[in-house]
Amino acid sequence: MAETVFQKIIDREIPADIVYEDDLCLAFRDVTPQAPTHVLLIPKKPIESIDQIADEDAELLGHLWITIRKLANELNLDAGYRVVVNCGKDGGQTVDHLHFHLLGGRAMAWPPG
Ligand code: DGP
Repeated sequence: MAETVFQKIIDREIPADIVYEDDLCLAFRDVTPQAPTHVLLIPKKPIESIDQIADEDAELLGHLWITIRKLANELNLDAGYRVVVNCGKDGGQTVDHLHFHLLGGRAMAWPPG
């Protein structure tokens, strides 16, 4: 798997506005925010996309969701928020390292584009 820009952020090879980190994951502000709050949460394990999640990743995925809930609380997204995971070309995925978009601070439209 080619090294992605997110791996470079994990390795501190390029800068990012990091809002949370632990042994398993990293959260940082999206460089092209689509909402007043737009944070990306990524596992440190280099999983390419939803399609590459293995059975053994179940505990990690649970940790990521619990971290999203804590981040939303810390970022004061009391009125609600949206979590988006794009997968593959038609899903709009542009970086091949699994990531959760946490978007908030404005009302979201539905259906998404
Ligand atoms: P997706 O389209 O779901 O693969 O989203 C990738 C997101 O990653 C996109 O919203 C822009 C963001 N992004 C790409 N490169 C960088 C970067 O170097 N730094 C940061 N902070 N975000 C990036």
